[in-house]
Parts: sequence; C-alpha cells; structure tokens
Amino acid sequence: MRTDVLKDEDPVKLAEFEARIERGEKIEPTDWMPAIYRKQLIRMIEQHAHSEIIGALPEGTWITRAPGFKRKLALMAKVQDEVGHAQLLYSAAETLGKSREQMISDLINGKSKYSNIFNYPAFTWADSCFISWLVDAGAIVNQVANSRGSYGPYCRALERICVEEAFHLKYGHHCVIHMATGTDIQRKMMQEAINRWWKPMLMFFGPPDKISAHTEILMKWKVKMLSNDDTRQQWLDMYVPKIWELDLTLPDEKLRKNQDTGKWDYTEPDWDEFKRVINGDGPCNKERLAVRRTAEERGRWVREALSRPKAEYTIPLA
Ligand code: BYC
Repeated sequence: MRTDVLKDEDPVKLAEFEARIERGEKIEPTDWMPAIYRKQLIRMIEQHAHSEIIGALPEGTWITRAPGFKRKLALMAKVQDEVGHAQLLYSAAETLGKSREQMISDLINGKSKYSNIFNYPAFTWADSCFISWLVDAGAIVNQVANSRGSYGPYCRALERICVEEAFHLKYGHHCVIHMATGTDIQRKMMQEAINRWWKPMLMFFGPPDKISAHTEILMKWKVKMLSNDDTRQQWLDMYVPKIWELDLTLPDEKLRKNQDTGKWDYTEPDWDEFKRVINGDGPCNKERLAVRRTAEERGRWVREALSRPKAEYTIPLA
C-alpha cells in the first residue's frame, strides 16, 4: 500500500522529508510534504477538532444541573476550554488547506467522524464526572505522545491543549473521589456510570493495532507516536489502579495485569458496535449533529456580520 500511495511523489523530496522527520524536525505548513501526509493530517486533526466540539455536549448538558456553584463554575470553564481546543485544532487543520467552513459542513452533514465516546448519553452527574476524569485522561495520554510528533501546528496546539487538560483531569478526579467517598447513593451512581462507560472508553483509543487502517503510515511519519493498543495499555496502567483504590469495580472479570506479558488482559469490546457508532448509528449521533446544525444556523448572522464589517445592520433593541 505504501508504494502505491507514494508512487506519484518525487523520490528525492520524499527521502529528504523522511530524513527530516527521522531527525526529529518539525514539518511546517509551507514545507514540502507528500499528498498523503497532508490528507492523513487533515483527516486526523479535523476529527480531533470535531471530537472536542461534540465532546462539549454531554458534559455541557450538566452545567445547569451541576451540584453546587463551585462545580458549576468549574464545569463551565472546562466546557469552554474544550470548545477552545476545537478552535485551535480547526486552525491547525486549516494550515493544510481545508477551510473551516468545509470542515463544519462535513461534520454536520455526517461526512466526518468524531470520537465514538460522545455518542453515548450522560444520564447522571456521575457520567459527567467519568468524562471529566477518565475520558480526559485518555485524551491526555494520546495527546502528550502526539505533541512530540512531526507536524508543527498540530504539536503546538496539542501542547497548549494538554496544559488545560491537566486542570480538567484534576477537576474530574476530585469529582469522582467526592462521589466514591460520598453516600451510598453517590457511590452507586458512580459505579453505574463506570459500568456504562467502560466499553466505549476501551474503544476510544481506536481499533486493535492488527486491524487499524492508518497506524502504520502515521507512526512511520511520526503523526501518531503511540499505537492504539499502546495508548490503551498506558491508560489502563495509569488509571485502573486509581479506580480500584476508590473501591470501585470495573465490569470485566478478565481484567488483570498479566505478569508474563506486562500488559493488561481485558475482554475486547464489541468492535461491530464501534463501527456502527462511528458511522452514525450510535445512541446519540442524531441528537449530537442536530445540536450542531442548530448552532450553525443560529450563528449564521454573526459570521455574516463578521465577514462584512462595513455592512450596516439594524439592531433590534428588544
Ligand atoms: N472514534 O486506523 P485507525 C476529548 C476511526 S476530545 C471515532 O486506528 P487512526 C474530550 C478512524 O478515524 C479528544 N472514530 O485510525 C473532548 C478510522 O476511520 P476513517 C479526542 C475512530 O486515526 C471534550 C478508523 O476508525 N481525541 O477527549 O490511526 C470533552 C480506523 O481507525 C476512533 C482525538 O481525537 C474513535 N475513538 O487512530 C471531554 C485524538 N478510533 O477516518 C474530552 C486524535 C478510530 O478511516 N485522533 N476511529 O474513516 C487520534 O489520535 C487517532 O485518530 C485515533 C485513531 C487514535 C483516535
């Protein structure tokens, strides 16, 4: 496959490009790059941006119902950060030649993907706690690794995002500790949320390496710095003990650190469900895209006003 997708590239330029990546140099927007590197980066950064903006929705619904003023303030700030991450990432993807308008249009028309996990409902406050701690933790493992990758604008965006995510992680951990050490009802709520999110969380890191379509080329060009399985293992290693420390359980009898391989054994999630969810048929896909479509429609006048600063508008007073 590699020779096929690269057959039209200038071999001298390609060799120099690969040597630069090998030396750990950053590739910048005006540098030469193979068409497939550009295409893959647009795909991945765009999906990442969409995930941030859609990811704001399940947590966002809990802002008005957060238990107490301090939680409300913190969650509001977190959700605002996530939307800001999307802005940074759309800008990074734009440096590769795809306009933001096109990316948004592909999102709301169902052409682009975004993270599987945000197509599941946040039924209770505990679901939002799970997202803030453990989904953000998964994102951090992925992003810290990829911030050391090869494409300058993406790496710089990721560095900034990780700093903000570190705050989210502390906030989320605090929320989960509070629930896990609270009343019986709070503990039960937290346990049920963990049970609901476990499988989508395992899927969050992408399909197993042996069936992952893009890992090989992305790792070769240092866009992905860890494979899907290695990212998943790193997250399991860091967070399973912390979940168990809180006397919470995980809904998988097979889950254990295998002393022979040094890796976690677990029951594979249902990868057919994963495929259905990322292709538009999950519990909340329709709802999520409908919200984005409404936001796009309601914001149209603002974008039009910004793009024509000299136009005069009649502003209704009430
Ligand atoms: N969900 O070849 P593979 C956040 C797709 S936001 C959906 O392994 P790749 C947060 C994949 O696109 C942070 N689709 O793919 C926000 C491909 O389909 P196409 C989210 C997935 O790219 C708000 C196919 O499956 N993080 O945390 O090598 C509040 C084959 O997969 C998923 C990012 O977006 C998935 N989970 O590796 C709270 C990180 N996994 O395109 C929290 C950036 C795979 O061929 N993305 N697919 O049709 C990545 O690092 C990589 O794209 C992945 C997948 C590791 C996710």
